[in-house]
Amino acid sequence: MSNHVAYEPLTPESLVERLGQLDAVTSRLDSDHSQWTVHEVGDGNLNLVFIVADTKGSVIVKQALPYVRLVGDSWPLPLYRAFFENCALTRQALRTFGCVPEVFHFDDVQAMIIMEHLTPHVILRNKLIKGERVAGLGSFVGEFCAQTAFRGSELSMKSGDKKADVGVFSGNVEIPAISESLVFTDPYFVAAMNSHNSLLDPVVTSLRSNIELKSRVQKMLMKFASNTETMLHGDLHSGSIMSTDNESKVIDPEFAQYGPMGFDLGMVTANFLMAYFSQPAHRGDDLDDYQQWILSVIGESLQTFRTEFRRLWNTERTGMLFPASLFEDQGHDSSIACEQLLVDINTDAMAFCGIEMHRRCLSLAHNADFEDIEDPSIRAPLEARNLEMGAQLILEANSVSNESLLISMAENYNQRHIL
Ligand code: SR1
Ligand code: MG
Repeated sequence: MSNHVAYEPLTPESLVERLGQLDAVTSRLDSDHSQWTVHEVGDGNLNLVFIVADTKGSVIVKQALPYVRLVGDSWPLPLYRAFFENCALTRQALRTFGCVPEVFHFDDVQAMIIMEHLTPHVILRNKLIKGERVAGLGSFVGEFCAQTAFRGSELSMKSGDKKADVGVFSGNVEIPAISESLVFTDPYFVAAMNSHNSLLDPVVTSLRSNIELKSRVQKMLMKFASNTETMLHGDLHSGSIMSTDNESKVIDPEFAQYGPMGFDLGMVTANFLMAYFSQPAHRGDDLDDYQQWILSVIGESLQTFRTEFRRLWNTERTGMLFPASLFEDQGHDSSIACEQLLVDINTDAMAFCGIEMHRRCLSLAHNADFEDIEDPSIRAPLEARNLEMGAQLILEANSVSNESLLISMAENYNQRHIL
């Protein structure tokens, strides 16, 4: 497919004809196109995703649509977002060594990325709903968040390189605008695209009347929109992780933007907590064991984040910030500065975590952990625990200073009868 052909959404029927000569595809599949199978498997909110396969191999073809797939063409969305997703994938590949799918080809005009097909990996959220475990998940998540946070910041990057990259990503306006409204604003008033389980009305009314809560969330939005500490994944949840029983990869960084270092860690923690709170509706006898396992993943990811961040601080602090010339070269220990930064990151992460816990029950784009619970009367008390804990995290983010406190808080809410 050449850059001279105007953008056209692919179909399973047109794909072979249009991509059949592309090296990125042909070098990985059989030369006999008649043997190729094409399946559209996109279950996300925005794009087309195809698996193209034959007996020799397979690739993923991801193409942006000019509108939000979840809503339809009444909500247009620029195709150029694929450019930023490709930028994010290639940067993450350099910063995390094998944690993201390899990009084989990018076509700007077709808004299309051809990349590694992760197989037999499946979407982590589905595994969590089924009660499956993934060995090493917590340390994978913690390392991914620490490496991307550190290596994408001026703790590691040269000031000019980082500023230039902030400039590149500043061209991506519509995608951050989605998060600005759907994540930070819509949950806290009766916005057009919102929906929630009506049995939650008393809890929702109380959240929406809490001026202190809304103000704290808007302060976090201010940080999210104006603090360019590092390049974020921007939408790190259990649907953006693909796993086998012992290996995980992060996918789908199309919400990448520059933002505060605690954002991804907070978002992913929220999604683990929502998996935790939803489990009573999904599990039988193994409920306690499985919930404990999810909490252990949360604990391990937060702990690993700090360990990996400290390691990078001591071995890769080559950027403009906290230079060795100011600390080690003067015979001064910089570890206090590192620990203070980790405290700030954790405080931000806890507040972002609470906000994500709210938006997935109140705004557009709920998550399957709760939505798959068909009976609203079973779902509501579980969602209520999640909403109430989210509020406490936002209001008391700085006092949830370690994973033990977070885990105890979750265990406490898990016993509550709110509705
Ligand atoms: C209109 S997009 C809705 C949500 O889907 C994406 O995965 C992001 O989470 C976004 O907020
Ligand atoms: Mg996504």
